[in-house]
Formats: sequence, structure tokens, C-alpha cells
Amino acid sequence: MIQEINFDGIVGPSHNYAGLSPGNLAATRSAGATAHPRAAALQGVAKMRANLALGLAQGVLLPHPRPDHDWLAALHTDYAAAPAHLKARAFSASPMWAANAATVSPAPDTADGRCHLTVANLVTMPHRSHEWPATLAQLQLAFAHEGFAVHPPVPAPFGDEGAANHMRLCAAHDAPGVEVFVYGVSGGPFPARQHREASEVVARAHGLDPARTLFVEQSPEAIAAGAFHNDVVAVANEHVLFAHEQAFADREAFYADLRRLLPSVEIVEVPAARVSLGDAIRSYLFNAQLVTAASGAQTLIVPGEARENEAVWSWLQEHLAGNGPIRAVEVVDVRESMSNGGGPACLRLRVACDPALVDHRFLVDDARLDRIAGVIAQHWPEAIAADAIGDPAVVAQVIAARRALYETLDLVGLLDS
Ligand code: SUG
Repeated sequence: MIQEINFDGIVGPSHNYAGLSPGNLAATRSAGATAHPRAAALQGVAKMRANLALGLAQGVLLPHPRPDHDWLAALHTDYAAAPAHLKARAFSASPMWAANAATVSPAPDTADGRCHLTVANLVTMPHRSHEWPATLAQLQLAFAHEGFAVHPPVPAPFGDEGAANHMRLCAAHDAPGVEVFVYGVSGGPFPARQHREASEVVARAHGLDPARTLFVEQSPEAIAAGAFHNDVVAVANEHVLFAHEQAFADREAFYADLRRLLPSVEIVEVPAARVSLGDAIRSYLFNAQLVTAASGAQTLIVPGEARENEAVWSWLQEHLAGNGPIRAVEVVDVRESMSNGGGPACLRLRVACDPALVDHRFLVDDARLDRIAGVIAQHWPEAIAADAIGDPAVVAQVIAARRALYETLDLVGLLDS
């Protein structure tokens, strides 16, 4: 039976604040701060437990090899000799943001009836451009069943950042959907990380019906205000689209297309007069997981920062009281990830499929999360200061910690991928 599974990226032991993503204001603000990988990873585990408590299926994606020696070797250097900027870029724990791992088209949307996944090339940011080989190896194993098709990345120079710029609207997860690809146009102060050409490649690779596929431009103001991915200003679940008024370049045309293709769609738009773009981005109101809980209630899982923002919180309370389509709000603490610009939605990749077809080592319940939390508590560094990124003792601990996790999950075969 097709259901939505959220695959969360486990926060890697090298989590640190190196300020590597221009246009991601939180990450830029945090540059040079001391990070707490153990607390960060445990916050991620607690978020997964909250998802399980809502009756949702939960999966994981694993931290990549850090430092990435293969990438440095391709750059004709190694970790000892590399200049500081390459050291930081080879050490980033950015694969935790699983929304950027791939774009997923569930089986009901595709020509061959398989669930298609295209690994994101992430070419725009150097520290993320070397994620795809390890991601591809994990996806090929997790989704090895013939009910899936896993595609290699879109070739450079077309930037693809995966599900963070993709929304699917449908009557139910197992019904055919309308797939929406949101792209940016360069020319503003920050890079446009999702290119329309890349989205078009993904749509073709997945065999989507062009009549039910939309390519929508993200508003340049949103990118300029720090919405480096669409999922910072919009999120969709089943027939509900939840978006900021300034999320899209031509919202009226987009909404009209959506209503034509999915007449049951409910568009919940937050006006700029109630929540400014700045407040939306600071609080990550839209970087929420909008999910259908086992109770049937559409539930918005927001970061603690959304509760701390008065404009945001009062809008949410009013929506709940007014019987809107979002029936419940859950608050999670993912503060360590938030400081690098990654909220609850960034940390997960949604795959609507039959869980029985997924390699069970990538699925978790409370007991498996207990084991993961145990490894994190024992092996993850408590703190990494910005000037400790090249410290051989820290590097050794990071390598050993990742190995311990893979051993616990019976995935040692993937260690060198
Ligand atoms: O790509 N931050 C990530 C955050 C990704 C959030 N994902 C979604 N919106 N789906 C990024 O900008 C910061 C890493 C650093 O600076 O060390 C970073 O990569």
C-alpha cells in the first residue's frame, strides 16, 4: 500500500558552522560559531520520534564520509595539504538536509508505474557538489526493488537541488498527482540554485505527464530575502498548498493552473501584511513538515523558532481556531540544524511508496531509534569549534563515529561509498 515515508538525514558527526552557503542567511550568521554535533543529531532523532508518534512511517539516510577524501583526491590534494576553504568544504555535514538528496515522483504519476528518484547534483555550492555519489549509493540500496527507478544526477551546469524545489499535490498519496517544479532565475544578489532546465530533465526522466506537470518561477524577492529553496516559503501535502504570498513570481497564474488540474486543491496563503517575508524566513514557518497524521488531520510540524515569532504564532493560532485545512501544529526543536538554515522540512525526503518495497535497514521504529541515539550519545563529538575543523583528533572521532553507526544499522557495505 502506498503511503508517505519521511526519510530523515541523520545529522553527521562533523556538523559545524563554516558559513559555506551564500544566500542562506542563517548559515552566514552562524559562521564561526561552535556547533554541537551530538545535540544536533539527538534533536533529529527526537523529531523522528515525534513523526512516529503521529502514526507516520519513518526512514533514515546516513551521514557521508567526512572528510571526503575522494573529492579532495579529485582536486589533487588531501586533507593535510588542502587550503582551509577546501578542508571546510570536504568536512561539511550538509547531507543531513535530505530534502536536497533527490526529487521523487511516486508510481501513480509516472509513465511506467514505478517510483522514480533522481539524485540532486547540488552543483551550485561547492561543499554540496560532492554529495551526490554517496547519496546515489544509498538510494540504489534502499530502493533496489524493481518498483523503483533511481537516476543519476542531471549533468552540470544545470543546478538541481532536489525535493526542496518540488511539490506534489494530489487527492491522496496513492492517487495521481500534479507535480510542481519551482525554479529560480539568476540576476539577484544570491545564486538561483534550482534551474528550470534541470527540473525539465527530471520531469522527462521520471516519465511525468506534461499535462499534469507545472514549472513555476520562484519570486526573485523571496530569493533575495534569503529563501534559497522553495521549501523555505511553501510546502504542500495532498490537496493542501501552504505558501507565503510572495513565494512565487506569478502566483495568480500558478494558482489558476493548480485549480484547473486539481479542483479539490485548498490554497492556504499567508499574506505579507500578516507575516513579512523576513519573519517567514527567520522563523521557517513554511519549512515545516505538512503531514497527514494517522488521525487524518493535516498537521504542521514547525521549528521552535516559529513559536517564538509573534506574528507567525498568532497567524497559526488564528488558522487553527478558524477551522482551516491545517488542523494541528506540532513544535520540534531542531535548533542546531536551523542555525545552518535547515528546518524540519529540510531534514527529510518524502517518498510515497509501499514500505514493504524499501530495504528495511533504512526504515526505523522506536527501538531502532534507541540504538541510533545510543551510538550518537557515545560517539558524536560534543562540540566542534570553527577552528577545530582540521584538528586530526576531531577528524579521527568523526570517522570512527560514522563507522559505529553503519555497523549498528548493518550497513558497513556502504561505508566506502
Ligand atoms: O544548502 N546549509 C544548507 C541548508 C539546506 C536546507 N535545505 C532545504 N531548504 N531544503 C544549504 O544552504 C550550511 C553549511 C555551512 O555553511 O557549513 C548549508 O549547507
